[in-house]
Amino acid sequence: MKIGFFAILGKPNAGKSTLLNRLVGEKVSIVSWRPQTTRNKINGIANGDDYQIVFVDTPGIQHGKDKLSEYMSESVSSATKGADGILYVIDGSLRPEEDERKRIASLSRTTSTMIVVVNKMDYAKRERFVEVLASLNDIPDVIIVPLSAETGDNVDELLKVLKEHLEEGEAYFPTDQATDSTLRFMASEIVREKALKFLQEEIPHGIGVEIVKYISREDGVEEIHADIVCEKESHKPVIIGKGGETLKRIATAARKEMEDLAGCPVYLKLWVKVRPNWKGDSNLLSLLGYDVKDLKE
Ligand SMILES: Nc1nc2c(ncn2[C@@H]2O[C@H](COP(=O)(O)OP(=O)(O)OP(=O)(O)O)[C@@H](O)[C@H]2O)c(=O)[nH]1
Ligand SMILES: [Mg+2]
Repeated sequence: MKIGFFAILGKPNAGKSTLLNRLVGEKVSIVSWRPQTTRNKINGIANGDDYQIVFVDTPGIQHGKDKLSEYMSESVSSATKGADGILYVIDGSLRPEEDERKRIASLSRTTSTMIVVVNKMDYAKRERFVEVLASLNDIPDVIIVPLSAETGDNVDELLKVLKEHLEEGEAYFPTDQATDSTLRFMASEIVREKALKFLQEEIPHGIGVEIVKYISREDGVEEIHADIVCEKESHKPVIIGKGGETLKRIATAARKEMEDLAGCPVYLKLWVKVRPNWKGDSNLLSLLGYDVKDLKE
């Protein structure tokens, strides 16, 4: 069997998680139009008859100063360290940036296979897309693949290129598995995704989700209790909404998606808790699933 590990890197909002889900054929990583959606390393597994490719989704490369940002940067470095190659995703609808070109060139010197995916082919203006492609032309040793993660256009070509860069080996994960994330982790991510979707402005970046109870009941229902943790007292009524409406929308959307995922009824109960400065508190970060120690295994 042919196998390989590829880290998916790129700036926030480039479409890394959308691409991961597309390659794997299932939703294993949450997506939103807001930058900095992904906070952890997330494994997605593409299984074929004679190959297994493990993709590691990472948080968008950024430079925050709090402990959560540190955790996110560490996730990017640790994903890169363990990988056989890098898939670097660029948003092809945005003006090319010299800094990013330099980052790609320097990353390509550290890895054996460097593939640059120019994404959002369906959406970018043609001239801009061509400009982005042209800006990458003279970087040595990179393979450039234009595609749309959203529509799936040209993703076959990417898979073809990937398969040419695999090595002989044993499957790393069971071949019917699309991710090694636990249902508990996925449940917290789904709640966060719906909060990103239904909340306005700056609040979404200040929230974390803690699963406080997760039990498989004897009547076949998964019972999940989760806290939406926010940074400010003033955020709490906004998350709850008038007459509890916003929280209800988040809960209903999250529950439906969890039921699809778990294949059984889900009883989901959400609370909102204020924890000022949780992003700077190692203990709270660890409770919310952002523990640097986990990355250093
Ligand atoms: N039109 C279009 N939109 C896309 C495409 N790929 C991703 N998007 C959208 O771009 C936004 C960001 O997508 P994500 O997959 O969350 O991006 P990301 O790189 O994982 O972002 P972070 O996790 O924040 O680093 C979402 O609104 C996606 O629906 C694409 O090929 N075409
Ligand atoms: Mg993401």
